[in-house]
Amino acid sequence: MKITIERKFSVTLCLSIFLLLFSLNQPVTYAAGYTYGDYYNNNLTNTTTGATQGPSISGNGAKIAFWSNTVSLGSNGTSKEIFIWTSPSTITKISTLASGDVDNTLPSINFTGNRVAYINASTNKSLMLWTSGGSTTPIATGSNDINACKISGNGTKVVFRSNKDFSIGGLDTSYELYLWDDPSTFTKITSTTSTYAPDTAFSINYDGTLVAFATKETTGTAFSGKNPDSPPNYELYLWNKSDLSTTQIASSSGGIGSIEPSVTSYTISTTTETTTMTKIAFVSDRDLSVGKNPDNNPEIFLWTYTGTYAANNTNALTQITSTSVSGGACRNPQISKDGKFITFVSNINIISDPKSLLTNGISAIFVWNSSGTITQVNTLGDYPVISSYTGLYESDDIKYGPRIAYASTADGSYNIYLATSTIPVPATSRWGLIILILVLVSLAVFMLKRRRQTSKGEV
Ligand SMILES: [Ca+2]
Ligand SMILES: [Ca+2]
Repeated sequence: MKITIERKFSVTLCLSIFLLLFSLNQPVTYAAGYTYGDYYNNNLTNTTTGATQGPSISGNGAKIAFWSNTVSLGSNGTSKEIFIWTSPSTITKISTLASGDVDNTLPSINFTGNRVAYINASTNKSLMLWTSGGSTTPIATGSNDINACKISGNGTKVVFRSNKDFSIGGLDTSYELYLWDDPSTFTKITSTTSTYAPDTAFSINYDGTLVAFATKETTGTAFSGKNPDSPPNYELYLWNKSDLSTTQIASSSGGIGSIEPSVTSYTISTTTETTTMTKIAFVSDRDLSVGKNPDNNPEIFLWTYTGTYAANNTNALTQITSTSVSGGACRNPQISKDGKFITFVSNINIISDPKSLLTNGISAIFVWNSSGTITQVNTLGDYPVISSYTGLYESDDIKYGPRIAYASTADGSYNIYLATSTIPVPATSRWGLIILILVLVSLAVFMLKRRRQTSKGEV
């Protein structure tokens, strides 16, 4: 009798394990017409006039800030206002032009999507901060100009480019980078001359402790001796808030140099140690390490710092794209917070062999993953921005992969699009639950019968 019950339980358990393995081995399914690695591209704004551009996506991919001058969204048809798209389909205007204002523009959204920094343009320009459910306040204002800004992932810091003074020096007609630290601390990041002001394409990491930027500057404490070629090209630097140091990332001579950095840092923990990884995706038209870009077209590079590489160590450099097509370029890389994905724009058909220019001079968006695979996201797009890798659930059963926001004229006028990868949830979650219930029920039945046997004195 005792053997029979245990056998029943064993048979049920074996059957459950078999079903579990069977379900794990089932092919996953995709939407009609799509296969693994494809991207869904959805027009989020659907405007037919004006311009709707400048997307910035939150870390979980659920919110996108952008600017638009289009009447159908709530602008006046001329001036730009800031909007937020919230998944799945809500669009909210978050800025309001006052009398005398020209535009609200260049939004940058934080990781959770509850803060947006943007620039209010009037006679003067102000750096604005919008907080969800709270107020919209100018955090830097006055005479002169502010013409680029990026908010940290955690929303507590904003790096911006300005020729204002802020009472900390710098009003020398040269644009400099500044860091605003919540609630009201300003730190000057660069000291350059008007000829070699930092480029507008800079980047800040999640907690706002690192700022990556490009400049041609050759003088001063941070840059002296680091850019000896004449005329100087763009060199790439990483500013560290903790010790106010400025580290050169790559060194080169001639051409454009190294530009458009996108920085991230994150920790990797094992049972014995925690390592901080810092990664910068960037563009260079130089042969940064012998043999890597001899034809000197703009390529995407990745710099990886784990605390063991010295500045300018070419061992820290990985070349992400390797192309040699006349007139071909890879530009505007954006790295995800976890460093697993890099998006970029190219006018080359990167994934074909042999490579060639895309037809009609268009630029497409591509995504590189840390396994080295490059996938084409669309056939016409500008300035993609990438979410992180957070496993956001959606009704279309998509779990993994980055979400990429971009502006495109694919449907006529400029609109905001969202590309979502087709890597789906394997069909194991439902089966897993059924099997778990099966195991628990059989275990309960087994225990109950054992108890009855025990009470009857059979054991
Ligand atoms: Ca140089
Ligand atoms: Ca090349």
